[in-house]
Amino acid sequence: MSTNTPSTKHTLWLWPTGLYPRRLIYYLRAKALPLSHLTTTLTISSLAVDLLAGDFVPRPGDEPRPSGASLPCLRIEPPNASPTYIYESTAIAEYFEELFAGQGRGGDMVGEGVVQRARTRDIVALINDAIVFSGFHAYNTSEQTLAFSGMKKEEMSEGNARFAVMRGSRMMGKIESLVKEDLEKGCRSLSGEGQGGTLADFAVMAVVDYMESQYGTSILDTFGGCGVLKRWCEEARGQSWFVGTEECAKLEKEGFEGLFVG
Ligand SMILES: N[C@@H](CCC(=O)N[C@@H](CS)C(=O)NCC(=O)O)C(=O)O
Repeated sequence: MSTNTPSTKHTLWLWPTGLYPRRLIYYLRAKALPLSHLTTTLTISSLAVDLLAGDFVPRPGDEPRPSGASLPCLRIEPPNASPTYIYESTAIAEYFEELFAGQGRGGDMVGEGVVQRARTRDIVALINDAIVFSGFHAYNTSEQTLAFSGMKKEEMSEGNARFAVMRGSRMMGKIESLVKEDLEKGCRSLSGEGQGGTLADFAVMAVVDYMESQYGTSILDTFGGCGVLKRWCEEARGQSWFVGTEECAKLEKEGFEGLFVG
């Protein structure tokens, strides 16, 4: 794998109204990079779900997603070297943090200092696990998911749904107790003192907003006992990095200029 240079090209595939790509939408809004990046360093391809085709389709003129890649996906192309693909939302955001260090605004979005960075990674790992159980719960309770879950209606099971709630609630309960003290002290980030918007904030808010817009339910209600997180989510919707579902839908159709400045 080669190291990148100033002329390395990057292509990012996003489904803006989807779950995981939203993390990067919040990240880019928080980072507020100069618009010139969109024509030089970074090309962003927008995808939408086509229910008839049962696949993601690119906006006219945008490149289709790489075969088999989940979204988001990043391609890094150094000159005269073969490309490298990065497939995980958090790995992509951390790569951008290094690539764009000292540019835009917003400080280090993993966290300021070793403790906040460790806390961010703790919360991201927990919410990633909780999302798996939340998806498993939806596949076993919502017929809307039959279009893509790969399950048959008769395979949906109350027992599986109960199991998902039990496991998911444990994960969310851990996050709730990790963040309680810091939030009660007045920290703006779930990761505690330091940077105001971290990858942990983006990861939690992305699933809360996605589930509400897509299924009309909140992961915080499905798994229960998340009073502190609920209050934080209400306040976080007022933070400058937050991009609501309607604006995500606009980005999906019209492109990403609005996430950059200048
Ligand atoms: N762990 C991955 C999950 C990515 C993921 O599952 N993305 C969904 C869209 S939100 C997807 O692309 N699903 C369709 C597929 O995997 O083909 C991440 O953090 O990026």
